[in-house]
Amino acid sequence: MSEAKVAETRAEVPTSSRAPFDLRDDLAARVAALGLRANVDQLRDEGYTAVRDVATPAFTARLRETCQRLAQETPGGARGYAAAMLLGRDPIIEEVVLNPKIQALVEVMCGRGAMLSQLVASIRPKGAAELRLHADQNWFPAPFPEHNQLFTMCWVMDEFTEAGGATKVIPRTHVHRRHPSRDEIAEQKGAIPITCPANSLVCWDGSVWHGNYPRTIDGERVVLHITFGRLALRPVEDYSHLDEAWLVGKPAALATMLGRDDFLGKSGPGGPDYFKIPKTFDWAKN
Ligand SMILES: O=C(O)CCC(=O)C(=O)O
Ligand SMILES: [Fe+2]
Repeated sequence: MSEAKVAETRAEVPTSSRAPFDLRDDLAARVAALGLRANVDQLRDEGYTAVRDVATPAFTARLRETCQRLAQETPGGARGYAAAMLLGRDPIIEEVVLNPKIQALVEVMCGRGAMLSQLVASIRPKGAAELRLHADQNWFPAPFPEHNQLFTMCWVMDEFTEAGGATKVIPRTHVHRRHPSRDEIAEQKGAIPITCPANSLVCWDGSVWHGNYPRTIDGERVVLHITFGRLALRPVEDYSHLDEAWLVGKPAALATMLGRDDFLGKSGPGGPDYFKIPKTFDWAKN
């Protein structure tokens, strides 16, 4: 780059940031055209929303079949119940992440250039246990930044009811900008099911406290969990070429600073390394 070009690039760097939910005009217009204004307001005010008719019912039916097929390819005990690392394994997954409603909501919640973090299909049969309350920003210490960092959407392929094992949420808990305490997790005060028909997209702020209900009815709840994150925290330099052989005999701190000891960036078709999750969440907070 010439000196002049460098100077020009520097001159273009903005010095101010937009407040959360203060959308650029073009993004506000996209949100309005897609019929998402009320959903964005609910995300801002309550910390979650359900977008109905996210695609055609036929598309959602095809996605459901695909998730069930991919779950049969999962190794180990999660076979038939979960499938991870889905982009590139069936073209329908590209259509999911490129869905205009998803793209607009991701930009509202995680900014431009947001990165796909995780794509996991889950299949919950009758008897599936409940998932404890948590905030998804589990690898961030509290207080969480005012700008949302992680954004999770669930593509609903079977009607969400409490007995069907819908997502549970405590509306407005995102304003606390912290993880729920043990007592708050046990008490579940104010928790409600997010009810909606199949072919909806339920989604929430990374700070809001949520989990799910046990499934007590026949059949299966098939959901595709889609998580995006802001672009900010990737390292500037990429050291992925420094492999295990390079690390042999070197101090453990080197592996840690290259991100080799936490659970991020290591998922396979069987999902993340569950043994590394508690340590990652603890390191991030304490
Ligand atoms: O399964 C659910 O309904 C919620 C799962 C969840 O907590 C998530 O995807 O972040
Ligand atoms: Fe979650």
